[in-house]
Amino acid sequence: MNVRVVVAAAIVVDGRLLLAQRRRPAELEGLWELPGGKVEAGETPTDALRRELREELDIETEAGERIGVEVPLADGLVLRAYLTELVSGTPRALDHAAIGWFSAAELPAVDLVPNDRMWLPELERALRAS
Ligand code: 9L3
Ligand code: MG
Repeated sequence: MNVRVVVAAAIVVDGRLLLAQRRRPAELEGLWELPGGKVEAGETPTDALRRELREELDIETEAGERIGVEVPLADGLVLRAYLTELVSGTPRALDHAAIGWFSAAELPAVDLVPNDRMWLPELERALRAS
């Protein structure tokens, strides 16, 4: 079976995690996510993450280690997260409704997309370690 991967970035700067607020689809509108998207044909997952973050947020990044579980989505997609370094640029919401930076204390109260909630323990750990 051809499993397609969706990649998402956990970017932490100064003890805060970058999250982006989705515009679509309707059931996810207004919810916050780790930014990213689908791996395209011929791309490695980390290539795809670099491209998605450039397209969505106008930043240059470098994917590091994977964190958390791989989350099964509908339609044979799986979702994975990578700790990701912000190499250059200031994130701007080119595709999202907004972006925000959240501390470990703030994170549990954020309206995350349901899939990304699976990663809360690792995200909080990454924030507290930063
Ligand atoms: N998705 C869930 N959590 C995330 C990301 C980046 C994506 N952190 C889900 C939402 C969509 C699918 O993966 O159903 C593809 O994502 P996109 O291409 O719409 O960003
Ligand atoms: Mg996306």
